[in-house]
This record gives sequence, structure tokens and C-alpha cells, in this order.
Amino acid sequence: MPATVVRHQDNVTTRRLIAERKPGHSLPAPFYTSDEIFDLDLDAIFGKHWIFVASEAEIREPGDYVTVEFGKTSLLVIRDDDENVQVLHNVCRHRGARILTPGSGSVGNLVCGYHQWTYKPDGTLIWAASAADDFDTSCHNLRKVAFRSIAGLIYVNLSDEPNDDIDEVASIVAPYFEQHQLKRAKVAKQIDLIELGNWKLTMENNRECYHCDMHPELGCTYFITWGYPEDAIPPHLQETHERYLSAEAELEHKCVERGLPFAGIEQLDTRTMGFRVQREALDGEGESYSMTGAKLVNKLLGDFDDAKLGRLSMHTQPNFWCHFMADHAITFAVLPIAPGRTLVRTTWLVHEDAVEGIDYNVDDLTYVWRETNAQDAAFVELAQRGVTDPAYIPGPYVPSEYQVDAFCNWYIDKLTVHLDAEGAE
Ligand code: 3BY
Ligand code: FES
Ligand code: FE
Repeated sequence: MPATVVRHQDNVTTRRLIAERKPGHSLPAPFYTSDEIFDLDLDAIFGKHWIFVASEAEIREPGDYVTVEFGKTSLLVIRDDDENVQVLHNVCRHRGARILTPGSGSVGNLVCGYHQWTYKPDGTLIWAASAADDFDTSCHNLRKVAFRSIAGLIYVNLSDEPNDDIDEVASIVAPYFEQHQLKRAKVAKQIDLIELGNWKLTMENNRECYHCDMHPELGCTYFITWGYPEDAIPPHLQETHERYLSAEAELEHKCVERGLPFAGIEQLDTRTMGFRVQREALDGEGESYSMTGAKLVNKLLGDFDDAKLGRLSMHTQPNFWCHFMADHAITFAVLPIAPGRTLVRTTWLVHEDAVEGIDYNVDDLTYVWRETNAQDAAFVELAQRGVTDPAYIPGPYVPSEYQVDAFCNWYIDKLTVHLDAEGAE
């Protein structure tokens, strides 16, 4: 049977599943479990939309690189000799070997380990031993990937004709991040965690705080009313909510004084990239994600002179969220490995002049989110096991899970647009 016929049948099945999906409900099981839909996700979502891969703080000097893997793709995010960011496919132009193994580091040039074809960090082929006299190196540079840096947050788009959804979002959100000066930050720690669940379960879990009572460490600073619509705050959380409102009023005043954008913006509909940006007060000392809310890094980001600036959070569909405090920032990238395996890459960033052991301690800095990530990974695994059980029936989201619904709606919409485009070919 020709491949196109198989593909057509897959698409018919996927369209039936899309039609079966009830808005306001979790997705039918195959969206979390099937190999075909996983491949479709890689084409329709990770192959066409803007994917967060790394921050500029991870590649500070010429030759610094980090590899990013999702599905069958491996990318090199690298700083070239002119100090520009480059994103290259990690596929040699000779016979296709991977050039760098997964990880991060620094290189002078990129040398393929197979027959030593050698590329500059901007992807230009400069050496191919024993090639024919008329061999044109300029036709065999590494393939470049489209990218945009939003205030130092690097997004890629694998499509040959990338959509421009990101431009409007960049112009709206970049001012929120400017004073945190990500480009003057360095990595304090990066941890790759493999969650035993589908990437969408990882995302869904992040888009709600309905489960946040189960995060005791995070709960020391995180106002649990996060994400609740104003009219849906449960009675037992009213007091917390009052405390939150007064901390918010104080923070808003301070932000206005310092020219820090404060207003929350939520554009979750399916017309664009889908994002949410918001500055919020933290509980306790209000400075950082510690067990008391006190700052964890003495040298603050950028030129901040006040540690009590709460948290600036953003999420973008389909694979990113972050938290920026005055003393450090944390980025999260969600990278699909297989239908039931997802990499969550968490990166803690501090001021370039902050000295480990003097200004901060890595174990303390990372404690709250290491614990929180481990708890979330356990929830994702439980969810994956449950949705794989034949007894699973998609269940209803509660009002405070509206952002989970928005994520699923965005996903279903982009899948549908992709199938329509394929059908029209
Ligand atoms: O990432 C967030 O914004 C929060 C933190 C805990 C869960 N999530 C909804
Ligand atoms: Fe890279 Fe041959 S495959 S040099
Ligand atoms: Fe959580």
C-alpha cells in the first residue's frame, strides 16, 4: 500500500478524534498515546510553530552552544564569531551524521566526527578533506533554522515559510523583560528531567494551579489563587486572595515608579501564537522562590536595586513558560521525545557577576523548583497511565482550568489547520 494511502487513513482517524473532542474536556486518549498523532504533533505543531529552545544567557561567548532535541530533530543553538546567535540543523552536509552529541559546551569550529568536514559556528563549510577540485563548499553549509530572540528568549520555527505570529507577541512582551537584562545573565544550573507522559499532559499540568496545594515548597511563596477567575475563588481561599490583592497593589505601585510594565495580558485565542504575560506578587518576603520568600541571589539581575519585585511570568504556546524575579530567572522548555516521554529542561539564570558560593548557592537556588518539578512529573506520569487505561473517558475542566482548555483549543485548531492544508494539496 503506498504511503500516501496510509497517511490519508491516519488523517481520517485524526479528524474523527478531533470531531469527538468535547470543548472544556480533556482530549480523547489517542492524542496522548498514539504514535501517529505524536508524529503529526511533530509536523503540525513542532514543525510549523514558534518553539522556545534556549535563552541567550546559555550561549554567552563565541563558540558556546547548546543542543536541543525534539522528535527526530536536533538543533545547534550557537553564538558565532561575530557574536550573533545562529540556529543550525545538527546534520552534516556530507552524509548526514550528527555533528555534536546532545549537551552544551564551547567549540572553535564544528567538526563532524565522521570524515571531519569542518564548519564555522555560523554554519559555513570551510574544510572538506580530499574533495574534488570543483567541489563548491558554499553549497554545503549547515542548514539554518529561522529564529527570533525576544529579549534574549530564543524561539525557532522549522517551517520553510515561518508564520509571523511571533512578531506581534514580541513587541507586546519584550518591554516586560527588558529591565531583567537576560543578555547579562549566566546559567547557574540547568536540569533535564524526563517525564513519563505525553508532552501535552506536561503542558496541561503547567496551565493550571488546581493541583498547587500539592506543591508545599512552591506554596510558601506562590499565591494559590493563581489562575482562578475573580468570581470563582473558593471560600476557603478568600483570605489568601485578600493578602494577594494587597501585595499586588503594593507591587503595582512599585512597578509604575520603576517603569516596569505591570498589567497582565492574556491572548490565549487561536488566532496567534497564544501567550500570557503577568507580573505578580509573591507571598512571604515577596522576593523569590525560597521557603520564606527571601531572595536567593545577592547580586540582582540587570540594574535592580530592590529584590521585592514578585515574579514576572510568561507562557507561550505550545512549549514554554518562565518566571523572572529580581534575583534570578527560570525558563522551562518542553520537548517531546516519544508519545509517553517528554523532556522538561529547566534553566536557572543569575546575574553574570554573581559568584557561586558567595552570592548564591546552587542547591538553595534550585530547591523549590526541583521539588515542584518532581511533583509535577509524578502527576504527569499518573495522568499518562490513566489515559492509557481503556476505561479513560475525557473529563471536564473546572473554571480555574480555563488555561488548560485554551491550550487544548489552540492545539486542536493548529492541528485542524495543518490537516486542511494537507488535504488541499
Ligand atoms: O508555572 C506557573 O505559572 C504555575 C506554577 C505552578 C503551576 N503553574 C500553574
Ligand atoms: Fe560528516 Fe562525513 S558525515 S563528514
Ligand atoms: Fe504543578
